[in-house]
Amino acid sequence: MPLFERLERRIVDGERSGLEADLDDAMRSKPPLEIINETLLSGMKTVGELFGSGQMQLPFVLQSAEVMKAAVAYLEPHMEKDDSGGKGRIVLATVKGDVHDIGKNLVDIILSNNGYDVVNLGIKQPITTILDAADEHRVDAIGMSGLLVKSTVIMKENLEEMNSRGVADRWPVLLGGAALTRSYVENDLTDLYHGSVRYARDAFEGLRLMDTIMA
Ligand code: B1M
Repeated sequence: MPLFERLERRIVDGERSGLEADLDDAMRSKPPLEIINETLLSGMKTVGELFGSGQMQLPFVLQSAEVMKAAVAYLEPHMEKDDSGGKGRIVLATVKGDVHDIGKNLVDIILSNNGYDVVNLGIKQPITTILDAADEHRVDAIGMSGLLVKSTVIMKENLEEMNSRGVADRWPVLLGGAALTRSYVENDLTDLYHGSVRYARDAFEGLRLMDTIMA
């Protein structure tokens, strides 16, 4: 099987052994981010489709996710970096009740590699923890990720909580994750939040939005 097809297959099958050797080979012809975007994410998309249609069971989804995480961790040190930091600071979290963190961690990598300081709180974070961290670390923005449909409701509640605490003017909010759509954020959330709230389709849009916030 050709190399890139095999790599994509590894994600779908959750096949870890020999992963690093394949990634080394892949990096001879493509930069790490291209391998992630074109090959590995395509594998995760297939996993989502198989799971969604009942053709894959949860433990296998978990295995695929672990191979995906291992692949990203292996590629990360080989990515181009602007290590200067200091472009701005953001707190990132997967919202309450949601364990999905692959996308959020990609956002962390892209922002960190492009000069931002990222305070990554992890998964299942209630808004109180997010706001405490935003305060403590004096961040310039808050980023929330969520993949479950119920996470879109949590995000709405989080924004309402921020309004009621009167902190909306302090922190622009970036929202991302597969359960969200641009129209949901732009039609249902922007009017509701008294500060700025923006939707990022992927990690690169997250970076562009941070650049706009910090301009
Ligand atoms: Co879950 N899961 N899962 N899952 N899982 C989904 C989300 C689902 C769509 C699968 C499906 O049915 N087709 C479905 C949700 C359905 C719904 O809500 N209507 C689902 C379900 C149902 C569940 C459970 C409830 C299953 C169960 O227990 N019965 C359970 C939930 C547990 C919980 O959260 N409480 C569950 C569990 C899991 C695993 C643990 C097995 C595993 C997660 C492992 C992990 O993350 N550490 C998992 C996985 C892997 C998936 C799928 C297959 C893949 C997700 C992924 O990593 N994609 C997913 C299917 C899908 O999304 N279509 C699915 C790759 C990742 C890079 O994409 O995170 O979208 P994503 O990030 C993108 C952009 O969205 C954006 O940038 C990234 C790309 O550059 N982005 C941001 C994301 N966050 C951002 C933040 C930003 C900016 C951009 O700024 C702040």
